[in-house]
Order: sequence, then C-alpha cells, then structure tokens
Amino acid sequence: MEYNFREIEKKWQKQWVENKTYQVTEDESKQKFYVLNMFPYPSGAGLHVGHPLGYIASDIYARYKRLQGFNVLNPMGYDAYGLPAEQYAIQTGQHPAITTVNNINRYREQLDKIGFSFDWNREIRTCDPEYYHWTQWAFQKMFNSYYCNDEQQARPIGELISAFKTTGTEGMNVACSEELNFTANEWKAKSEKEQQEILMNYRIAYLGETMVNWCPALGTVLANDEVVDGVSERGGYPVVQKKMRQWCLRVSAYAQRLLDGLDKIDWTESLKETQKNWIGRSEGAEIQFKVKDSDLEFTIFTTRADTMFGVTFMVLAPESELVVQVTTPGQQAEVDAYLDRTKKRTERERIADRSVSGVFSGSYAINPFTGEAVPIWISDYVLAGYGTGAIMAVPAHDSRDYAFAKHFGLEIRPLVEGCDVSEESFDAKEGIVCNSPRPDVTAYCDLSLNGLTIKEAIAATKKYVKEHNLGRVKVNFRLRDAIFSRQRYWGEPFPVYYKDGMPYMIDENSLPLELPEVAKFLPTETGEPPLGHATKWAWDTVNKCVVDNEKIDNMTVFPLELNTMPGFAGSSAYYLRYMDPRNNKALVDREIDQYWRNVDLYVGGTEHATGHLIYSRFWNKFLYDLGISVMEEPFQKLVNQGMIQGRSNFVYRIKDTNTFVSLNLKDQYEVTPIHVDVNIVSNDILDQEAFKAWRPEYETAEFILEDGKYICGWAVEKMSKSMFNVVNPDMIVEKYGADTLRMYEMFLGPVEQSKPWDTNGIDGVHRFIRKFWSLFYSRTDEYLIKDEPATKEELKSLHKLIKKVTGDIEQFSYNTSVSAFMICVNELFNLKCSKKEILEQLIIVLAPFAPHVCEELWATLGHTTSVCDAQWPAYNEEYLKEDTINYTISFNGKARFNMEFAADAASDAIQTAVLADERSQKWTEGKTPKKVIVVPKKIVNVVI
Ligand code: ANZ
Repeated sequence: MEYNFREIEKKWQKQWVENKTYQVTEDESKQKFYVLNMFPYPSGAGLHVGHPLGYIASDIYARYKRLQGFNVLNPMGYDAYGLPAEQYAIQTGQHPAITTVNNINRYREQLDKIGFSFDWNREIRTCDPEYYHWTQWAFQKMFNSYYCNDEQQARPIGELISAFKTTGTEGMNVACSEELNFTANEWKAKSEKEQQEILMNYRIAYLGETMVNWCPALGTVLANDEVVDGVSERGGYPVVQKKMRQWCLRVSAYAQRLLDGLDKIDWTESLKETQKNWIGRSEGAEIQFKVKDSDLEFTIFTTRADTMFGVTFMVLAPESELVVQVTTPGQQAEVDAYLDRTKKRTERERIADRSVSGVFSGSYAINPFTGEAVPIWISDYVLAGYGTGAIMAVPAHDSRDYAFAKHFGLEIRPLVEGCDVSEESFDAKEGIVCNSPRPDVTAYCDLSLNGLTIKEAIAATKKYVKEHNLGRVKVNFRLRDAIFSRQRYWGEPFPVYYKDGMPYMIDENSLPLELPEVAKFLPTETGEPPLGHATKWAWDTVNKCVVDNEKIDNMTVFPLELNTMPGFAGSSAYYLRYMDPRNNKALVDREIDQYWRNVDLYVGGTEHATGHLIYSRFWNKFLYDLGISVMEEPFQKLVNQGMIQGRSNFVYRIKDTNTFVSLNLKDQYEVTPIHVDVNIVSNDILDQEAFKAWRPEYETAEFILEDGKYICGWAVEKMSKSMFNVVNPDMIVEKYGADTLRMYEMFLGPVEQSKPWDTNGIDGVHRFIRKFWSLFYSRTDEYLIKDEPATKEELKSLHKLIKKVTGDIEQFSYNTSVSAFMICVNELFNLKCSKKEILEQLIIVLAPFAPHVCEELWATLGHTTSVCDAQWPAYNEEYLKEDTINYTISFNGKARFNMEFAADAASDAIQTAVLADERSQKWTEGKTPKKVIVVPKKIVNVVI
C-alpha cells in the first residue's frame, strides 16, 4: 500500500474530533502538565510557515508528556482585539468583529491541517464578552485595591479608607503616585470628590496625568514602539509628548516582586537579564538642593552620593514643574524655544540620542555639602519620569554630564586632583580611591571621604545625608506604571461611568459591559475616542443597564468611559481562563485552579520580553494577592522559538525600461532590484511567463538572460507579504502532508534559533517518512509485520533511538531527533526489520513528531485506542552495550584486514590472536614482528 498522506491525515483528523482524543478534564489520578503557546492575533494574511514553528515544538512536547502518563492541558485561542482589524474597518467600513471572525476561521482551518493536539473545547477569544467579563472584573479589582509596601501585597481599598479615617497618612507605607500627608480630621473634612481624588493616588488601577505619545492626526495615544523618529509608524504623522489623564496600572508597586520572582522560574538567562534591566533596580539617595535667593527647594536622585564634591551644575528635565519656577525673565525666551523643540521627542529617542542640547534657566542651586552656587540647566537627557526628574551633574565622573559640560563650557572638577578626565576614562575611574573634598574645594561639612573606595564613600555619604536631614536613602526602579487607555474602538470597554468628573465602577454583577456599536470607527469631530460616536452609551445606576445617551441626567444616569483597554489587557490572565473557560461565576474555579496551577511550559517569541511577559506576571501576582491564582508565577518554564525568515528573490530592472537583467549581468547596467514572488521562482530561476502574468506592468517585460535563464538574486529577510517571500503551510501540507511539514520545521534547526525557510530540503524529510512506511508495507502492497523476536542489532538500533529522542525532547533539540529517526529507519531498513516488537515502539517514539502516519500504522498493528495513549518506552542500557569491537589490523601502519574481538578482550589475547591469524602470515612474510601495538577498541598495528 502506498503512503497516501492525504487520505491518512484527513482520516485521523476526523477521528480525533469524533473520539474527542484531545479533550482533557481534571484527573486527580494523574499528574498534570500544562503546555501553552502565546496565542495568535488572527491577521488577515493567515498563517505562514513561520507561525506554526512554536506550536509544533510545543505540540511535540505535549504529546510526549501525555505518552509519559501526564494529564496534559494544551489549549489554543485568539488574541482577537487589535489595531489591524480596526484600521481595516476605518478604510473599508467593514466591522472589525466580522473581519476578526473571518480571520479566525481561516486560522482555524490552517491550524487544523497541521494535526495539533489542542483541546479546542477550551478555545477563548479576547473579544468575546464571556471572556472580557473577567478582564473587566480584574480591572475593577485593581481599582478597588491599593498596594501595601509593608505586607508586599495588594489590599482592599476599604482598609486604606478606614486607616485614613482613624490615623490619616501617619506611619503609612503604601505605593502611591505622590506622597501625601494629612490627618484623620483633614480626611474627614474633605468632600466626596476630594476623597476620590486622593484615593486615585493609591489605587492599583488609577486615572493619572502622564506623558504620552500623542498623535493628533490619528487622534490617539501611541505606544513607544509605534513611534519612529518622532512620527507615527503608520502614516508618518507627527507625534508630540503630551500630558493626558489616562488609566494606568501601578505595575511599579510590584517591581521588587517581579525582580525576585525571576529567581524562581526556568527562563533563559538572557530573557531574565532583559527583564532585570527593564525593571532596573537602582539603589541611591535623594538629596535636597535649595535654589539660591529663593525659598524653593528641589530633590535630585543619585546613585553616586559620593560625588557631591564634584557637582558643578544641576539639570532639570524639560517637563519638570520646577522649570517654570526657576526660569528667570532674562532666560524666558530661550527656555521657551528649547521646550518647544524638545516636546516633539519621545523618551526613547531621548535615551538613544547622545547629541547634546540644553538651556540655562538663569537660576543657581546651593550644594548643601560645599555651600557653593551652581547653575541650573534644563536638558532633555534628564528624563521626567525617572527618579525625581532632576539631577546633580558631576561631569568628571559621568559621561553624559561630561559631554554636556564640554559642549557648554561648564566646569569639570575631578574628585581626585589631577586625575585624567576624558570621555574614555570613565570606566577606569570606577576603581579609584577617593580624595575628597579636595583641598581646593571648601567644604561646608565635616565629611571626609579620603582613602575610601567608591562603595565605602557612597555608604558614608548616604549615612551623612540621613543624619543631617539632607535627604534620604532611596531605591528607584526604572519600571513604569503601564498606561492602560487607548483611544480606540476595537478593545475592551472600561466598566466605568463618570459622576462629577470622577470615575465609578459599574456593579460587578452587571459585567460584562459590552462594546457598543458605533457609526464610525474614527475619533469624533470634538476629538473624543471612537466610542464618542455611540448613541447608547450611558449607565443607568438604578436599572443597572446601558441606556441611550439622551437619558444622561447626572443624577442616576451617567456617561460611560470612552477609552478602551490596550492589547495586553486580554492576554494578561488568559492562561487561567483556559483552565475553566466556560465558568460564568468566576474567572476560574478554585479547585480547578488548584489542579492545573500554572503553565509548565510556555512557548512564544522574544518580542514579548518586556511587554506581555511583564504585564502578565504583574497581573498574575495581583490575582495571587487576591487569592485567585494559586501560583505567584504564571509561566514556570519558557522557551522562545526563533523566527523563520523568508528567502526573498529579486529581479533587476534597467532604469527607465521594462527590461530585466539576470543577476550576474546586472553590474553592466544601472538597475533597481525589485522583489519578486518566490512562488514563481524555482531554485533562483525565474519563470518568465509567470512573471509576465504576475502583474499588468510586467506583461511586456523583456529579459536579458545568462545561459538562456533568468537568475534571480536573493536575500534573507523577514517573512512578509510585502517582500513576496511568504510560504504558506497549506501549500506544503497539500504537496507533502502535515507530518512532513511538522518534521521539516523541526529539522530546519534548533527551535530557539532564527533561520531562513528553504523549501529545497523538504524532499529528504518526506522520503524519510516514506521509508518508515516501507518498513510496514512492501512495494507490492504486502503487509510485512511479523511477530518474531528481535535481533540484538535491531534492539540496539531502537534503543539508541529511544535514548537519543528522550534526551533531545527534554532539551527541545528536535532537529537532532529528526536526524536520529532517519538513522534508525535506515538501519532497520538495511536489516530488513519488520518485527512488531521493534516497530511498535518506533511508532510511539515518532508519534509526537508525525502523529497521523503513526496513528495509521498503530491501528494496522491491531490497536483500537489512539497511539496518544500508548506508553513512552524506556530504553534499556543493556542493548546499547557493544559486545564485540571491530579492530582494524595494520602492518607497518597500513590497514590490511579487520577482526572482531569481545569488547572486554585483553590486549595480550588480541595480540596472540592477530599473530595466529592466517592472513597475518602474508604480511609478516614469516618474520618475527618487532613490536605489536594494541590501541584498545580501535586498531592493532604490527611493526615488522
Ligand atoms: C550624580 C552622578 C555622578 C551620577 C556620577 C552618576 C555618576 P541609574 O543607575 O540608572 O539609576 N539620573 C538620575 N535621575 C535621572 C533622570 N531622571 N534622567 C537621567 N539621568 C538621571 O542612574 C542614576 C544616575 O543617573 C544618577 O546618579 C544621576 O546621575 C542620573 F559619577 O548622580 B548620578
């Protein structure tokens, strides 16, 4: 019987559905294993061969774990809210819900063809009200919580209110936007609105004034990665920095726990390092400086308190509130001009750009250690959102301060007299021993740092600062609170209405609050987000339902929030929902959660290192504080799959003509390279007719050929529609089958590595599966399987494979497993092995990789249950032992013949046997050998 993959794959995909093979329920008798892929955003372009790479890798692992007896949860769903569907809606009027469903259906069709073991019963879609019910619910919980620094956990906001009533802010250690001080009586005297405003300062989900990237033309806030060179990535519209009132999540409160948690999880060191840097813990001090001839005082943050004697100027971030206060009338015009220029730059650009710019404010600050007056400058290398937005500049010991001082001719004063100060020497100075204050710098204070190392000097200065009330020791984190509002349509609505300008949560029992219909997906004429177009978007607090806007009376009916939530809202706790996806009473049932706990293996791209993987850890820690999630860390082990890049092809058009010149002749002309669809190129040779038919403008194309062919150029690039290098998995499945696609994707190289797709190698993998098939069926359709005992060699080949593949899967080294399968099948083929005892086990080991063909052959062996429920074989070291060794016998260094010896044969015995062998007579020519060298397990050399 022929290997008919089309029939086999269709048959088994149908059977799996009918037999509910991949449906899983909690089973206390088995140990759980939770495998999860980062769920896809269903884009209009469908899947290309790069997308399933991670899914295949995790599917192999899921199937392997199941074969080992685990109860495996392997769910899949869709991150279904997002910009592309909305942009498409703006352009075409097509409702994003329709586009999204169409795209999801297409994804599903493509995924189904690849034979994944997903439990589709548990599918979730983030845009489904049943699902975002719990996103909204979590948001409400965050609104109603604050973070207690002493207990290091989220607590109900009611506890904070009680504390305010009894003791005010006295002795309070809680996370906040701004430190406030008031007494119980002051609290009680405040109006409801004032109290609500104060509470905003503490809520974990809060409305806050923050700097955002505002794109007036698009009418929305953009994320940092959506802004390039000061303009929007889409459309190229100008983006400015603007202070806006936005929903924020107090992720920063969890900074220390996010850092500590990294020690408890099995992620790559590089990813942990990225997160550590992103969280950016920094131990330092806040020190107060007075403004000369004024009552003003301001605080700076420094990690190098020891450099107080080297301060020669101060710098404020342009956004700092102090700027207005310290700017003197004489400097006003210059300062205004500078602020205007710098407003256009995003924070990211400011960090990346090392060019120097700034302006003098006209005022001076007093160094509390020396009494000296130093000028206060304004420059955008100081960031508003970090530390206090103000610094003391020590140009002799900090490279950015140095560049600034050089540029504006400011004093550079090394702490150690005479020490070399140049841009290159900053690192070297880390090791210096202090000598400060320098004799030529008058000290106000009695602190001497002479002879101390930097570390000691920092500690001594901090102690001094504390004792003299000049500031305090402070730990800063680079991690910012997450901005949680988007001026978009296609996202989760906030379950929030506004009363007297303050937000209130709709009743928890009224959730979900469903996304309303709008006539247009654009911002309104008055600049409100798209939900401003909704005519039925008001909350009736009596009847607890959405009503027409006309009914708004601000007594019992109030306007609803017009912003929607960002992309990461729906993906932050989705792993919990898969455990119990249809529960309409809770995000997840406690007992079910107790069973599945957290994700054992999470597979996805590194691009989420500082986005999703920080937000979801934060979100989960919050749910953990609430007693909802059982584990503090959501993803125990993480594997990042590499990208599959495309291999693009080019044709070369001669300038101002419609003539295309072949690759190796192109240098003789002035040409423009043009991407050409890889599907009309084969082994870099262009199908000229297909090219002419490809696009109308090429209909009349002419070619300058070499050796009668048009050879295309090529390059490895991102796989993308715009580069015409997309390879569609459907096409591969159609031509070779899903099992070949799965194995080939794994064969391309290590899962974690990025690599170009190259269809050329796929034949080899396909031939391997055919050869495997031919161990069962002869060319003449004879079923070969026999119930005979296996030989030692057959057992050895099989057990070598089991050992290798078991080890490889644990290491995610699937490419080497595929090679091992090829070797084993070749060996068995050469041994003409058709023993059931051997092949049955081979099927089980191959099943995670090529599930369809293995199910088919498993059934032919007489099994009536799925191969998924077989038992992973253990390898037996006994079979792997070499019992005889093949020695090469040489005479005067020339190999002449071979002899077999027992693996444990002694050298003496080998020597005797060699010399006694008849064949040796010929080469020794009757002489007595001078020496016989036996290299154990390899070679014998007879020296004559
Ligand atoms: C004086 C000094 C002397 C500093 C010296 C460094 C070296 P990390 O480790 O990242 O926390 N700084 C403080 N706030 C800043 C802001 N908002 N924007 C830009 N720079 C800021 O770095 C802390 C150091 O970065 C602080 O210590 C401050 O410069 C600067 F030899 O103070 B340092």
